[in-house]
Amino acid sequence: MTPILTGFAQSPDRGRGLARDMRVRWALEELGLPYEVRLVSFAEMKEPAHLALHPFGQIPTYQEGGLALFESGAILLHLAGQHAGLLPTDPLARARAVGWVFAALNTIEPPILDLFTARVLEGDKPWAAERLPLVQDRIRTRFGQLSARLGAAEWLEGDFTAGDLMMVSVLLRARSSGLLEEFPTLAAYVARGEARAAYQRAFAAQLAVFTALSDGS
Ligand code: GTB
Repeated sequence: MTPILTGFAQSPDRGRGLARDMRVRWALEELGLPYEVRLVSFAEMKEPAHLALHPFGQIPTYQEGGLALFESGAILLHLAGQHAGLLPTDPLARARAVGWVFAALNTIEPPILDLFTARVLEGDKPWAAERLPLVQDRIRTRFGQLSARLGAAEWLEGDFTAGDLMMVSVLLRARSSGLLEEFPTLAAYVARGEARAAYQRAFAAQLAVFTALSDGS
């Protein structure tokens, strides 16, 4: 059975590849695995059938045989654990690569999401203007630390791993803020990720969903 991933029928990112199905699409493309994408509306995500797959009523979900998974990090680690190509075989190098997946999700992504909250969800609050620079500086601190660790290396742990896939995916979410460009090392790292053929295929596939929607096709 071909694995099935869920994605937004109408992504609010308008095809910019920022929704979290993109990181799973990218992993599947890196691994050369066939997959189908089932598109769901916001309403469908909150219905019992989808809630049975995802308790929080979100995308992405991933179904493969008897397995139903949610959480993009769990899906990525499942795929990388089952198929060669995204995790080193050496156990110590593998552990370090897994560590970067967690760093992306637990250390880098939260302040980036805070910026979205501060700007969009709480932008009209009387304290929003005061809070914004604090949130931006927390991102700058993490970006500076990550940039120092990456240094002149191409990827975080030698060859490209699931850790890079998740880190680049998370950093992309900050690009529209302009903060990424303050760290040329990270901007170049993200560009290297985007230049990968697997990324390009995944990006084109999710963009086609948005294009078909705007064409009315
Ligand atoms: N921790 C979960 C994971 O990593 O899988 C988070 C999943 C999640 O946040 N899913 C979002 C969702 O389904 C889509 S990606 N939201 C619908 C809901 O909660 O009702 C988040 C997202 C949304 C929009 C943009 N954008 O417009 O740029 C980017 C990312």
